[in-house]
Amino acid sequence: MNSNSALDKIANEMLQASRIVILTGAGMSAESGIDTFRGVKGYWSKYNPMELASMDGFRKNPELVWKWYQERYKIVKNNAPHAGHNAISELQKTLSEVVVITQNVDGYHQQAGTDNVLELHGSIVNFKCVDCNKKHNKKLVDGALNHCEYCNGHIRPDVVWFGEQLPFETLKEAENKSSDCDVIISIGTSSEVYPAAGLPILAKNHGAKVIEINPNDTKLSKKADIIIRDSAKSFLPKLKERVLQIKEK
Ligand code: BJW
Ligand code: ZN
Repeated sequence: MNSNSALDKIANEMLQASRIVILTGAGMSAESGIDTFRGVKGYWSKYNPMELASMDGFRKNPELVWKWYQERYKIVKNNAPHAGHNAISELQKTLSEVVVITQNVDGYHQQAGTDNVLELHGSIVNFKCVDCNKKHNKKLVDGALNHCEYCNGHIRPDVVWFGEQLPFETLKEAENKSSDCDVIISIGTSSEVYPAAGLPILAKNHGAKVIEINPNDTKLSKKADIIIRDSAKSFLPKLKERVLQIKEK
C-alpha cells in the first residue's frame, strides 16, 4: 500500500467508525523533546529500570529516583505538545467518539486540548506519599526530596512503576473502551509493557481494526491491519487534514 492510499484508508476507517481508541506511548512525545525508554537513545539504555522505576529502587535510593524524576519534570515543563498532539485533539472534536489512552506521564494530550484522557501510568506533575498514599501537590522548588506532613514518609511522583497496579478505574475504563471500539490506533509505543500492550489485542479480538503509527517495528506490528512507518508529528497532522477534507466533500 503506498502512503497516500494508507492515509485515505485510515481516514475513511475513522470517519466510518462510531468509536475510536488512540493508545499512545513515549514516541508520541519524542518530537516534543521527551526521551523514550527503549531503543538506542532511550532511558533504559543508560539506566537500570528497576533502580529508577520500581518501589524497591526507590526504597534503596530515594534521592537518585527523585533526582531523575525532577530532571524529567523540568524537561516536561520546559517543552510543549507538538502538532501531532494538536491533531489528535482536533480529530476528537471532529469525529464521533475518540478516547485517548496514554502511557505517558507528561500531560501533553490534555495540554493540547484533548478531553477524557485515560492516564494509565499516572502523571509526573502529581505526587503522593510512599507510606500513607496521601496525594501531595508539592511544588518542586528547591529540588529536595520531601517528606509527608502526615506520616513523614517520602514523597514520590504519582506514576506507576514496575510491579505496581495501574489505577483500577482507569484501567477498567481503558479495557471497556478497547473491547468496544471499531478502530484502535497505537502510536509511539514499543508494545512491550503490560497491561497497556494488551489493549490493541483486546480490541482486535473484539473485531476492531488495528492501526500502528511508529517509525519502527514493534511487538504489535505483526498483528496490525495497517502500519504507517512515520513519526507522530509528521503523520498525524496529515491524517487530520485528510479526515477534514473527506468530511467536507
Ligand atoms: C516514535 C517516535 C516518533 C520513537 N513518533 N513513534 C512478563 C510478561 C508480561 C508482563 C510482565 C512480565 N514480567 C513483568 C510483567 C509486568 C510488567 C511488564 O509489562 N513488564 C514488561 C517489560 C515485560 N508490567 C508492570 O509491572 C505493570 N504493572 C502490572 O502489570 O501490574 C499488575 C500486577 C502488579 C503486581 C502484582 C500483580 C500484578 C506496570 C508497568 C509500569 C511501567 N512504568 C514505566 C515508568 C513509569 C512512568 C514514567 O516514569 O514515565 O512506564 S516503564 C516505561 O515503559 C514507562 C512507559 O509508559 C512504558 C511503556 O513504554 P513505551 O511508551 O512503549 O515507550 P518505549 O520507549 O518502549 O517505546 C517508544 C516507541 O516509540 C518505540 O516503538 C519507537 O519506535 C517509537 N517512536 N520516536 C512515533 N517520533
Ligand atoms: Zn504520608
